[in-house]
Amino acid sequence: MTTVDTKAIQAIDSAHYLHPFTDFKDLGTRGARVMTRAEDIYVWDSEGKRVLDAMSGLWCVNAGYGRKELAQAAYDQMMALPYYNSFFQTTNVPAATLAAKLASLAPRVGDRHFSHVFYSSSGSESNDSNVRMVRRYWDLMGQPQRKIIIGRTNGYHGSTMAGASLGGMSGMHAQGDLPIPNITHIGQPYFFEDGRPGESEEEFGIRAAGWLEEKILELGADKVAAFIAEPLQGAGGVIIPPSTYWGEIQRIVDKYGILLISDEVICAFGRLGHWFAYEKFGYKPDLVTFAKAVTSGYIPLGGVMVGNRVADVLIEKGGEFNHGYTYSGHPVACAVALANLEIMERENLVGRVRDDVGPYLAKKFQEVAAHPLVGLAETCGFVGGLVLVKDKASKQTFAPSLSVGMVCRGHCFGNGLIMRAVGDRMIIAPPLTMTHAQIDEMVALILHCLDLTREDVQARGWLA
Ligand code: PXG
Repeated sequence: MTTVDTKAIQAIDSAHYLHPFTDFKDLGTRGARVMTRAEDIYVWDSEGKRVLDAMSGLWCVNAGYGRKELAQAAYDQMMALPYYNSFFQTTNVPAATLAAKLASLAPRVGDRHFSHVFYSSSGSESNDSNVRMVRRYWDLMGQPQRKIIIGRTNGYHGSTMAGASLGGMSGMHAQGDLPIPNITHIGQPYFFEDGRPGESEEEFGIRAAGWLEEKILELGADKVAAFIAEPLQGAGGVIIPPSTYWGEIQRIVDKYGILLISDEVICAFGRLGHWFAYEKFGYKPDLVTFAKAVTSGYIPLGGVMVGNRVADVLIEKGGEFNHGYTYSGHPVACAVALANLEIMERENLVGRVRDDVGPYLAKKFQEVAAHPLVGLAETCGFVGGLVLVKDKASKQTFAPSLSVGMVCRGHCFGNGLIMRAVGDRMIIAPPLTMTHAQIDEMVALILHCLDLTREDVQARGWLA
């Protein structure tokens, strides 16, 4: 293994590389951590320190690190046909084969089925494609006034102009005059924060879904084109909706005939124990966004599963669709995706999340829920979230200005665990390959880091 001169890399990094979602100046003063290699569920930095990656990179390395088959698939495809476009009535073997494979994995629900795929290279681009397809659909349906897409506050749909607009991150909207016109938002279904005294979680789920109906009526039903949502909110902090939420959302979109977009960039490919998460929550989307784990993050690929309601219209009535990317259907990315899906099927990674390691993680998380610094800890499939609180009994939270989540993240990073902080919610989304022993190891590390965080905030005088 080649050794890396950490200081030298940090110096050129801060001199030349503007990182995503980063305070450039601040990073320049401290120097980025340099990651150099990875295997299984661990990554190593340039100082040789090993870290358990409980975030699967950025929610994507579902099949774990070090998969030689994926490297081999990329190599073989690069030697055969490294690139060719899908414009001008051409295709390539991996792109066509993968489209058929994805269609076979997406379950039919009610009268919806997903026989067609539109490719991009990321989740953000895919959601831009969604906006284009939704608008085209309503134009072709003779209802061009249906322009407005409704998203949710604290939802995340990417970082392009359309993606950031569909998402409901106020910090993103504040930079760049977003959202763009004809995109608006309703509240998220976050019971811990917004449940009323005496209200059950199920009652809250119905009330939160009702905000969609209120918004539709406020805007005028004939103006609304689509509703976009993540099955559960990932980047927003693993916000798991109440069990009643999605059924009520489905009732509302059906009532007003609006399209439903399920953004499954995080939730698809086994993350929640299903190939696609709409199946878990039992709703019927018209468009399904995917990216990340379709290749386990080994190479960029994204796309949209286009349900029959939209596909039939675009195909039968649409003529040429004036939208696409240089890398739509990239042969190398599609070959890697095919190899990745083969691994997932062979090792039953989806089924084991549903039936084995998912329930095991849920059981182990009860130990996390019992920790004195934790006000709520929950999992869904192979994601987990916990809330750091000042007072366990009353569930009183810390002042946001204290950034207790960042204090906790610092202790994790320093102690060989990658866990993300979203405000004071700490979240995990580990590789789906984890063994029970590795889950034990991860939970022990989480508990240790929570202990260190508690001692730290106590010493600062921040506990109740
Ligand atoms: N939709 C969802 C639901 C996502 O989670 C995107 C779209 C955009 O995908 P691309 O490939 O364009 O990044 C995402 C991406 C975080 C974090 O901090 C999450 C994402 C991206 C970056 C950071 O949790 N999710």
